[in-house]
Amino acid sequence: TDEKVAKIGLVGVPFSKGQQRDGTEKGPGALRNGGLLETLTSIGHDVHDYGDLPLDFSDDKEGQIGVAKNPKTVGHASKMIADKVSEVVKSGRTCLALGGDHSMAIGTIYGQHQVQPDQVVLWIDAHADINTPLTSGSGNMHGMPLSFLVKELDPYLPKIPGFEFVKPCLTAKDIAYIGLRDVDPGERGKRPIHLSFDVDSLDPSLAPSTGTPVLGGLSLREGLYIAEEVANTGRLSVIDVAEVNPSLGSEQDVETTVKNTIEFITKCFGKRRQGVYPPGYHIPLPT
Ligand code: 5AB
Ligand code: MN
Ligand code: MN
Ligand code: MN
Repeated sequence: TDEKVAKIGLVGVPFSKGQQRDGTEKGPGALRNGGLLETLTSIGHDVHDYGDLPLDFSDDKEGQIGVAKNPKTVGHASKMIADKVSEVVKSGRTCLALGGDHSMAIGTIYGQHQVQPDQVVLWIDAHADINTPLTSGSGNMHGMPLSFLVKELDPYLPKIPGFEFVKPCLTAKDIAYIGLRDVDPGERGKRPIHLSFDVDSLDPSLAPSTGTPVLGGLSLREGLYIAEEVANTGRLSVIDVAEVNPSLGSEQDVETTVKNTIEFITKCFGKRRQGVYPPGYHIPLPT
């Protein structure tokens, strides 16, 4: 048989303080209502739902450093996210973290690092999200997560209240922005993959309900191809699903965004174009 049952640990990250629009805190709910758990279960996976993290903080006004907005709130959330993700990864499950704005990745990557320090990060996004609080034009921390994690940027980072616990844990070459196709022999290995998926990587026609859409994005087939290739490695350990905002766009826009996002997630867990056999499936024989 070709079926691969994944043990998935689902964590809701209802958070929006890394940017200024309300709504990404409703991302986990929209994906749950769209049938994500039922779909993953129906293709044979073992899904344990850890529920949503209690991240309903209000904005913090003090402690602004450079132009970074809500640093204490984002720092506090990052710590809670990191602790939960390391618990899930430690339990041996693939962690599916449903955001939430993309500042969530500070916590998900740092949390995975506590258990799997040899992690590599695949960042699928219209944006690089590696502004420091001093290079950012917007001050929105969802455009900064990688700057806190990359060793090469350490000298450029100001001290930020709330981020005392984060130590840089990646080097620049541990990160690939989309397709990895130039790997030296010495870099080859069986390293666990952290897939950080920002829905704005897809074309806005496919994921309209998101806060920073950019024209000319990935087609659905391009996006799903990446998910299928990643699934084929068998090394997926953590997935972030970031920037779904059900408060933006029409009802139809939200439905399209949720449907395509769920399709991407199920491809990451091995749903094939040629179909899958659920575990123990046999083609029925006439008696
Ligand atoms: B997202 C921008 N680079 O820093 C900034 O959606 C956009 O998580 C960041 O990729 C977009 O504000 C953050 C202009
Ligand atoms: Mn992003
Ligand atoms: Mn983006
Ligand atoms: Mn590391």
